[in-house]
Amino acid sequence: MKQKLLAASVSIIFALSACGDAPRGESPATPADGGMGDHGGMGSADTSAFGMSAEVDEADRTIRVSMVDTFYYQPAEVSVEMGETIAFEVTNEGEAPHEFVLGDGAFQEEHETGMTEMDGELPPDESFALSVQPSGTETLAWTFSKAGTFEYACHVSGHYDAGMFGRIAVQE
Ligand SMILES: [Cu+2]
Repeated sequence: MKQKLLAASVSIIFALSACGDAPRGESPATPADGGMGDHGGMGSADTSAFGMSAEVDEADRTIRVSMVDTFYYQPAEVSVEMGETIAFEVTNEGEAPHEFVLGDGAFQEEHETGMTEMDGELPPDESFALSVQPSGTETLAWTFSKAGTFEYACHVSGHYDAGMFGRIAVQE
């Protein structure tokens, strides 16, 4: 009995820490103040150039994105308004794991290099990224605070080079 309780509280703690990276406002790790310290190893977690993490249930709308093993996203391009909060509901239709990493071009290049160094392991605490197992669906919410063209991309080894990225046009 005692052991069961212990196991339950351990999984609660795990669940809390797994989804605890997206606190808004009260967080010491918002993009605006850097938040770099929490992301040891990557050194590339300053997302303020392309927006900020948000709560899924506060999104203005949901965009469903699917990923396939032939290295593309459906849709391959989305259009959002500056200031909009989008929930991306990302489904992996393939048989390989895929990722959905938000960023501008420079950020994607940097992340691609980082992923190669990290042997393709996506850190679990990155609020701008999802790692989706085959047949899985994961959701992240993002507020696009800057106009411009950004990307969602997969950094599983070789996928980005094979063209696995989509475009996000953020209109002013
Ligand atoms: Cu992929």
